[in-house]
Amino acid sequence: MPSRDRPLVIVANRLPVSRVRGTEGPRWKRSPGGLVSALTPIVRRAGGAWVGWTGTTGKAPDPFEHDRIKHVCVPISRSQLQRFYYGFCNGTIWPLYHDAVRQPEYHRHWWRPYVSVNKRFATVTAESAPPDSRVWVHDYHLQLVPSLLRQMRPDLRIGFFLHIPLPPEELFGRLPWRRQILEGIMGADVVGFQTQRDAQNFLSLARRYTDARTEKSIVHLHGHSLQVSAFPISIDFERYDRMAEDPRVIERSKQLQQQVGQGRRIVLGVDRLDYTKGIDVRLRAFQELLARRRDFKRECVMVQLAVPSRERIQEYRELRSRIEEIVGQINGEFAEVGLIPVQYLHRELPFEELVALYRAAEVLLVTPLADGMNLVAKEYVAAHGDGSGVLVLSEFTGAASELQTALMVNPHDVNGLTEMIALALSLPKREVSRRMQRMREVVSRHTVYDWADSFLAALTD
Ligand code: ADQ
Repeated sequence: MPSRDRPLVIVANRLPVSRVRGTEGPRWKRSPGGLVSALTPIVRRAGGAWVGWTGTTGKAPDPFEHDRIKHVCVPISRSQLQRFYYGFCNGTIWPLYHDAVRQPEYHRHWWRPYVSVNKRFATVTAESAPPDSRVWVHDYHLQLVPSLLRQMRPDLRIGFFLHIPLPPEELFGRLPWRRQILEGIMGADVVGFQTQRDAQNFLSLARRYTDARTEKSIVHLHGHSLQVSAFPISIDFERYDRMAEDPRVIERSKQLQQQVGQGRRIVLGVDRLDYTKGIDVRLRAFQELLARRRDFKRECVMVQLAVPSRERIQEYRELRSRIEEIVGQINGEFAEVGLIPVQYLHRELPFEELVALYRAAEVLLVTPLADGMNLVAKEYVAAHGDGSGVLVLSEFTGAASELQTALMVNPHDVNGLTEMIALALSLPKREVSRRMQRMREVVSRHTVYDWADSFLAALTD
């Protein structure tokens, strides 16, 4: 069969649906997000399946069809969830891969469940993938799946994509299971990363810690060859662009400027509440501006949206308290009756409301200490068809290699960040628009659909 007509199986930690309570009992609902909207039509067209976990521990439901896509559930027990997901994935890999901005923990009693959950994913996939399928494995939870799957099903074409950064030797080399992880990924035929730098790191790591030989971007190991490239992820540009021009959203964005901003200019932050996102640094920089310029609180308001995340991990609960303490300190020090300098919302917003807020914000602060890509930056750009809006962007995001006309900052430098926020607010309109137009060209020319197509084209060759 021509390889592009081969069925496609997506393997990811989570299924693209979640269980919700409807009026006629519980039902499955498609999860929001660009990845799910980009991949579901392709899986539907190609036939195949989506393999993943439902989000609930214990016995997994039987495979089911939803939206004309077959969903195959992988069971995860409560103790595996603790040790595999909260332990190895989010206590070892997540901090280590994000430049060890928090100390990673290495525990053998986390590693063993990581191996067994990866085996479970590989077995379920091997049992459900149609003959000769293309299988696309996603992210740091499943790095051993490609090689396990290749042993079970040599007929498959296997791809692997890492959504987070891959650190250089000095950091990755600390991982006690570095060889197993690298060889696990190397079972794939195509391995994709967010940036060239991540791809280069992989090639060096493969040479350093395994028996692999590399030839430009091809890796050879034990008679198997794989291609390693950068495939920067993106967003559904048109969806944000169109929504930002919807009359209801324009109206809502004006309302937000009045209600939240009370006529002041809005400086926005939007993140999952994670220690890699540099939320505290940007609050400190905003505080510094308030301290330096007495009139500033009448001119600007900072709005910080934080989506709750991984709240069962102590570190994340502490981060939340720390952020809320800083917000409290700033408001305690600088607020006047009826005039609050920082508005903080700890919740997820509906799509329309999020776009209205993007549109209303004159400046967006994206200041992660490390980030694979950062889709918030691209969403903000897509919501500014009128050419307004200044993006202040951390150099340490994948997005920085594409959005080169953003105002770049080093998020470790509070002084530099403070000055950059002041600069963002004083840029002439023509300069703002020139920078924004350039970034819009970049994002509109490479959407999440192009990302999926280019990865699958490489997998299909
Ligand atoms: P994340 O770390 O989750 O993704 P990001 O790429 O910024 O980071 O995506 C966050 C998503 O959550 C965005 O689509 C954003 O709109 C949404 N969101 C955030 N706050 C919200 C709020 N309050 N209300 C509603 N929606 C909100 C991981 C990697 C990234 C990589 C992506 C995709 O860490 O580096 O870009 O995967 O590969």
